[in-house]
Amino acid sequence: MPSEGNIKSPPCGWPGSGQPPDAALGFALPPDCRISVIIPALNEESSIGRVIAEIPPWVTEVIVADNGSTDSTAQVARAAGARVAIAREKGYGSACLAGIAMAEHSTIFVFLDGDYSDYPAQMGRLIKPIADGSQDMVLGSRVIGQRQFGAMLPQQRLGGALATFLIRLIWRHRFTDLGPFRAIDRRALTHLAMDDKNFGWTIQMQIRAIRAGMRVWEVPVDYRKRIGKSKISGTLWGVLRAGYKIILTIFREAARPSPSEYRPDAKARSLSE
Ligand SMILES: Nc1nc2c(ncn2[C@@H]2O[C@H](COP(=O)(O)OP(=O)(O)OP(=O)(O)O)[C@@H](O)[C@H]2O)c(=O)[nH]1
Ligand SMILES: [Mg+2]
Repeated sequence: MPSEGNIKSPPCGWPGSGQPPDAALGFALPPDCRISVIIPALNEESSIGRVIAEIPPWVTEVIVADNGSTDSTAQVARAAGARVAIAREKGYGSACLAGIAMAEHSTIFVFLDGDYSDYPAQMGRLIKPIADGSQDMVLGSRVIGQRQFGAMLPQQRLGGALATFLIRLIWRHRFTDLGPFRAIDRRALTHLAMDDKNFGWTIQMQIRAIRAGMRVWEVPVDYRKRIGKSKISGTLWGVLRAGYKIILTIFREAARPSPSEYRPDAKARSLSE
């Protein structure tokens, strides 16, 4: 069971900067829209507070998904106002699943990393196409966004290019990135029946979404150098494990029967400015 942080029920509006709920958004969120931000984090005590502080005030709740941090990540996250989900199993995907299980009331999920490399303030561009009902999933692409020098290591770019090339070859869909910063409608996410427990998580979500015929969109997001110690791309062992898992996930998904077609019941609506 995931454990709760200091917020017992989803608050109405993220207590960020004290601005009106959607001041920085540029459009009014539909009244039934509840946004949960899920941040997988493993030993990110030096960055997690800064990530949470930059999350826009119109977000409903922030859930930090931890599974085995030996530092004060959970305490720092709670002090910054987030709930903390503790997954029993290790791994990035397990953490995301624990966060999803805790976000019982949300209508839109946003995922981003806890190392301060994504820009939480850019979240609005991921949310809008989902809130207006025109897309089911929106991916933040670092490849079409601005990257700080050294933020994306050559092995990350090469791995991403190879994986997206294989997806294009097999499923004829052109992604530019497998980036962690993304948003998805709750019904779409449920339809995907996500079950990858570690580094296959992001690519599994992308492959299943296109195979189910979901409306998937990419928007540019910027990327900066992480704070703290890398778990994946900054170590040889991490790169080998993640690379192997990503390629394995592509072939595993290809061997599975296609998921049933997803039919969103939401109609596109125009959002007032
Ligand atoms: N809960 C949890 N989080 C994890 C796990 N592995 C990685 N993370 C988190 O997932 C995010 C991505 O991991 P990173 O170490 O930044 O990996 P990366 O982005 O490929 O590599 P960098 O270039 O070092 O940023 C970070 O917020 C990590 O703390 C895990 O096993 N459990
Ligand atoms: Mg990172």
